[in-house]
Amino acid sequence: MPTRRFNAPGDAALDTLYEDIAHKDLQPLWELSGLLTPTPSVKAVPYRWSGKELRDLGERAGELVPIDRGGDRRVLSLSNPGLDGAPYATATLWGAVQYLGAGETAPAHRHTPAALRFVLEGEGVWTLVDGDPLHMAAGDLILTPSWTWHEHHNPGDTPVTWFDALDLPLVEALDAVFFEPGDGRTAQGATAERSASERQFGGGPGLLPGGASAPAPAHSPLLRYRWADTDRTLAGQLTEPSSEAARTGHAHIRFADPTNGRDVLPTLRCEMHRYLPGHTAPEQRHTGSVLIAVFHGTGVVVLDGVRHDVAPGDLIAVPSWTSQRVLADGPLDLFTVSDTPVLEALGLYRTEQVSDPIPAQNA
Ligand code: GTQ
Ligand code: FE2
Repeated sequence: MPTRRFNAPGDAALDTLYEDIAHKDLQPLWELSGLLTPTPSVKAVPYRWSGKELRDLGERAGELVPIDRGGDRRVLSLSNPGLDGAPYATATLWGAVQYLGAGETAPAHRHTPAALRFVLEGEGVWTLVDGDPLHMAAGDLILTPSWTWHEHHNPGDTPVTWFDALDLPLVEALDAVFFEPGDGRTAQGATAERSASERQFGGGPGLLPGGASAPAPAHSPLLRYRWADTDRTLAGQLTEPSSEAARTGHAHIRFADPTNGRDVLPTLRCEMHRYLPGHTAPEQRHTGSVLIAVFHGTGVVVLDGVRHDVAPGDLIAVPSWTSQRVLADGPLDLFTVSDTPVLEALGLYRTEQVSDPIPAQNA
């Protein structure tokens, strides 16, 4: 926070000037510090939430807190200890676990903050996006773009937990949050093996609908990215001898709009990383913040030099300009979501290599 510095005592005219300035709701820049810092002054701290604890607390909420009609979500939001009690994982990103019990339905609504889901385990939930039923199974990425209607249905007999990410803090900072509840009616025909979005845009690599192209929406028209496709792509990179992934032991993909290669949502970038033991990805930092969801494997995520042991289901906040390196015990699959498209669009994306890309050694 800017602070007012001491000015020389006994100068009555100057004192009066400062009083008059304050009285008119003005502040003299020459008395302010902490605004234009040499590097970002980041309030959020690097932090890890345990998957085991998230699962346990979600289950207990499932038993004790029923979902009411009217837009309720059984969601535990990640509240970064550096953010003064705000329910935000970083300055720009909302992260949460959502728990939907057997037979439950979370009713329809829409909002301007964009959302996505990454399923950590289980299957058998359908999220309807503008009425299109998208099946959610472990490892799948499901998009709920800005202002699309969505509701979640669990017609099966087992509860399902997934990771939610939204650009809510960013949209809130821009004073652009709008919300509208649905009419309370539950959609019929709420399941399908393959969504309409996948039937049109998920036919296969490079296969897009022909004919006149409609005006492109600001988000990917493909709303579900299946784990089988993600997994095959990562494995393909690692088994192709000429690839960078094979050389470094670090495969990674960016989930993209199939029609133009852009990020899946205008504000959010999604990636999947597979690190092998002894990989050579360097320690790096960049502007903008990231949330990591650990999908498979164990290892260590080192954030600003502090080691965090990670296991499946763990969620990790990586605030802006935090140095990061990953050490894998075996193949370690990490899903990440970041605000990078925003930083890039505004010319604010910066990255820096913090140390040499020596092979990572697990202590
Ligand atoms: O599933 O619609 O974690 O509206 C936060 C807000 C999930 C949802 C969240 C939401 C949702
Ligand atoms: Fe929502």
